[in-house]
Amino acid sequence: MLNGNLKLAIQKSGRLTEKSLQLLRTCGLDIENYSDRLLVSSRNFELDLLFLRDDDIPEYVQDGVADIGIVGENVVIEKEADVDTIKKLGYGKCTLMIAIPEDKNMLSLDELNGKRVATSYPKILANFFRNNKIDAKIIQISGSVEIAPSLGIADCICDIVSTGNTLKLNKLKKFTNVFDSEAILIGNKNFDKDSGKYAILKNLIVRIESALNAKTSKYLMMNVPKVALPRIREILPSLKSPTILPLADESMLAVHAVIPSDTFWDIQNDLHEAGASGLLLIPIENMIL
Ligand code: PRT
Ligand code: ZN
Repeated sequence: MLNGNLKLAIQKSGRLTEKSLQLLRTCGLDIENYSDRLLVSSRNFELDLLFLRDDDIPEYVQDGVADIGIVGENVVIEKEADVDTIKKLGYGKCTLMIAIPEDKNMLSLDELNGKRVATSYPKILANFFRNNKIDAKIIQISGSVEIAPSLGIADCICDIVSTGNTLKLNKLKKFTNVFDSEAILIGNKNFDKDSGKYAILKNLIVRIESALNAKTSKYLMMNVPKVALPRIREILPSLKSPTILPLADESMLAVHAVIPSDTFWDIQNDLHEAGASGLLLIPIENMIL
């Protein structure tokens, strides 16, 4: 479709699909239910979505079939795609790691020498072996890597782990991390910075940054005695200076602050002890810093 719209490739059906669509919707993009279509246009933004297998996304972006794409960093590195990394997106987090049978013990990386390691990520693994001067045999397998040791075709595996349940189910345990990954936004390297599409991309990036900032922050509101304000300010891990408002009771103030979401449960006790009351924690949908 040569309509001047920015073309974004995302995974058609898999672990990154729903979160990628959710991110775009938080960015204010109206995207219809795509069902089985390969290409969908946003109703209110100059963007076409291409739904592809994740393995194909780096190459499509490299070749300019899509202008940008959302895909796991593990796939981009494994495919050795020549693309720009525009932004880490904070979801789809996982670790490519080497795992060994539960009943085996290996203490140092040296012990990998001479071992057979099954993986779907032969290039990342070969690079890891090179960097660590390990001479091991890489057995390339396209799926169900975790059963390779029990089938006797490998001594250990190198695979993506997120919760660790698959390792446990297959009586394997973590040996060492190889690569930490998450979903990233990638872009074609030859983007014409004077083009209309580039302006659309810049606009989209501002929206994505706003959505990501908002996801990691919350809006905290509370009432505090005026005399406790200095102590409350010490406790608050506020992103910016808090907003302080007078209350009808002149000995009290209302304090509003944007805080990193994961800090609330660490500080709420200290806030209480310092005299804060009526704590309200509110989600933020978008935040432009
Ligand atoms: O069909 P298509 O080729 O598009 O999809 P796919 O099957 O190749 O990929 P998909 O949907 O499984 O994963 C897409 C991306 O999600 C990956 O490239 C990673 O960047 C990321 N991701 C995050 C994961 C996981 N978590 C994950 N747990 N990818 C795969 N897994 C698998 C892993 O291979 C293993 O089989 O889940 C199992 C381990 O999970 P735990 O939770 O038991 O540890
Ligand atoms: Zn795939």
